[in-house]
Amino acid sequence: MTTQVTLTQFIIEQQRSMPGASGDFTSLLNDIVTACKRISHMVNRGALIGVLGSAETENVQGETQKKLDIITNDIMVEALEWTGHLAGMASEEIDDPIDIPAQYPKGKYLALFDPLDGSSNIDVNLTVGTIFSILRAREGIAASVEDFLQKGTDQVCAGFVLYGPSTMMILTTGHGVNGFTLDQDVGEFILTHPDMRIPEKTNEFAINMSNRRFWEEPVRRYVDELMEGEDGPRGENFNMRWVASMVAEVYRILTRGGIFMYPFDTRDPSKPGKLRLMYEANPMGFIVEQAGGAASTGRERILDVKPEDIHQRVPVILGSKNEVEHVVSYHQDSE
Ligand code: AHM
Ligand code: MG
Repeated sequence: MTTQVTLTQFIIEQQRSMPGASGDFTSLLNDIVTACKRISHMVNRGALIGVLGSAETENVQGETQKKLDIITNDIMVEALEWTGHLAGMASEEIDDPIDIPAQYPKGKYLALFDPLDGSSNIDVNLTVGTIFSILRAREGIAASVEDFLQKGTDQVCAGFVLYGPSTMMILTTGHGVNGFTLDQDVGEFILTHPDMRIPEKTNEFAINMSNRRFWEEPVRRYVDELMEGEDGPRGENFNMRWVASMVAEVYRILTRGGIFMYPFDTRDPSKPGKLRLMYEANPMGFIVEQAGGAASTGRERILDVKPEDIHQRVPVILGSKNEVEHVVSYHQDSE
């Protein structure tokens, strides 16, 4: 029988290799894992426990919330607020940073999350996920908004959980990317995808084509060339996918390569892109880079963007390095 490595064991072993590590981080990650197992259970039970459908409320982004957006946010907050590892939290679903209640100690990390990414897919039973990013905080002090506004390069850890045919957690602490599958019978995440690497060569792209008329010229040029296939300048055919769950697209790219784009578009000048920097683009950008890929806004490396707002949006172009560089070069050509 082969020995199975659990996520907890994997993290503890990583921590042992870091002199001076206190165990706080391992413990924080375990709390996130517990929350995600709860979310997995809720998502899986779905209509049986009446959690599908709209909550008929709006979040800070002006998006109508699903019941599960609110439930999963509460699960994350309840699992993390009391632990003493965090000085604050930020969530896609809550306008302001979430304070740690006064009765609990303030820790040395900040957690930022999208509790249920791709939630438009929940009622049609497609893959959704939880995305999280961990930053350092000023230990022992309640975090201010400014404390959260750190670049993606400052992330201590980033991960996402996929609630699909299997529940999986994909994780980086800056030493490569590892994938774990939840063994529902024993309730443990098991290392199943060690050292994930994004294949450099790809013939697959993901973009919401219905927005084409709103894109800028460089993205239009790039996608049009892919669509021309072997008759066009690329001289080969490309295939397209769009799940409308970033977690599912990024997982596909980690396993078989590809490029994902939610680029700048002209629909609403106040929203330079749809995806949010701090709890979507940054953690995904960190993971993709750690797996040998690239992540850019088209004009700048995502991890180098200096955040001005917790809910700031950015254009996102990520995946196989050569293709991302191709799109970036078209942005440079147009400037
Ligand atoms: P959400 O966090 O509200 O679910 O929105 C983010 C999702 C991404 O997962 C996905 O890539 C994108 O929105 C899909 O958007 P669209 O419906 O415009 O194609
Ligand atoms: Mg999201």
